[in-house]
Amino acid sequence: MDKRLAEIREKVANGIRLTKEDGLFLYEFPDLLSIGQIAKEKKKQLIGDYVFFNVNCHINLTNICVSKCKFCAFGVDENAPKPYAMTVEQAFDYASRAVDQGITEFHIVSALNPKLTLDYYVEIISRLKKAYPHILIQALTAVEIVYLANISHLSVEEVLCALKDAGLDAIPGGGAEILDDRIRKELCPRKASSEEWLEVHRIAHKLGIKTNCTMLFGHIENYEDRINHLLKLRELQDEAPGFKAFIPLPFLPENTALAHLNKTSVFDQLKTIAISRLILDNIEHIKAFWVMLGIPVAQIALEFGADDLDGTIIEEKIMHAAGAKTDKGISKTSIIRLIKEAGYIPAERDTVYNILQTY
Ligand code: V47
Repeated sequence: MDKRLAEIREKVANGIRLTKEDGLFLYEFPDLLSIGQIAKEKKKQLIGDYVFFNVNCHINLTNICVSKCKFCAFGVDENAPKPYAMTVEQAFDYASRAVDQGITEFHIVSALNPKLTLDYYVEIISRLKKAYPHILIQALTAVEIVYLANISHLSVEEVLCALKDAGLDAIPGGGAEILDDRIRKELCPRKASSEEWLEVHRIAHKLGIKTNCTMLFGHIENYEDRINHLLKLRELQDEAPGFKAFIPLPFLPENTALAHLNKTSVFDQLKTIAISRLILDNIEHIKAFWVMLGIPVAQIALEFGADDLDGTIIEEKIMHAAGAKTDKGISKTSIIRLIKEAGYIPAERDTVYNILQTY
């Protein structure tokens, strides 16, 4: 094995934190399988033989969005051909239809719609919680929370407390993109800054709300931007722990303002999963989000340090607007089979990683 890589392996085995330079070395180093092996060892050290999944339902309350992020094909203008915004009643009915499928989570990510106020979200969350107290609600990305705070003239903490009182259990990891304001200015200038995104998660963690974090990669950023992003997440987790899982999201260019860019390679996707596992030594779970990676790559990612395939979803919309080729949902039986086939123990979890059942 290459001497520098052997040093990194030694550090990982002894629980010594990797540096920015280690991360950059790994990105430049071509031996993907050896990097994957080290990440797999780290995953085994942390999680053993389990691979997690959950039975959930994605709900996107509206696609009307003032943010107009260049990477997004989901958000549209109010005057575009197919804008929608569910009423509270419609949202409740949509969510209720999924309950019979044994879901344990409502995953709610929407858009920056100026007509939807904090009261609207509070009402949906409290109605769902009242009707289905056993189902956890993971809702509103940090970017949506900053937007709601701004249009309601409230602080982020006030918004989070109102949502928590209504029944919010956790916050999804979206909106992080790349936590660098130079890149955000180019990609998504109208939404929360890097520090604002981090601050929402910092406050949520202090209020006892668990959250996830993501990284959108494979657009205009470089390796150093990616490593800096991972280091910012690691630093926040040291300071105010509360991240449960990290989800690397490979950029899908179709129907976006960046449609001229190539899709990231499978090589880059697997390497990013492995490097995330190695750098984020204080975040327990790394998700291979099957919708984005496609099922074959998501299954292989389990050999590169990922320990979670995400959920059954039912009807995914954001990634499919941008050309995701997978089905919009997957059955629980299929997820269990994929995990078993890869040699792991399927562990059905709830939103915050309590194990509900193993198979
Ligand atoms: O922030 C949007 C991404 C995110 C594209 O917490 C795109 O478990 C790739 O929050 N290509 C929202 N990515 C989704 C989100 C999420 C997804 C899965 C799991 C979790 C979790 C949260 O979707 C956005 C953005 O980074 N996104 N458009 C695109 N064209």
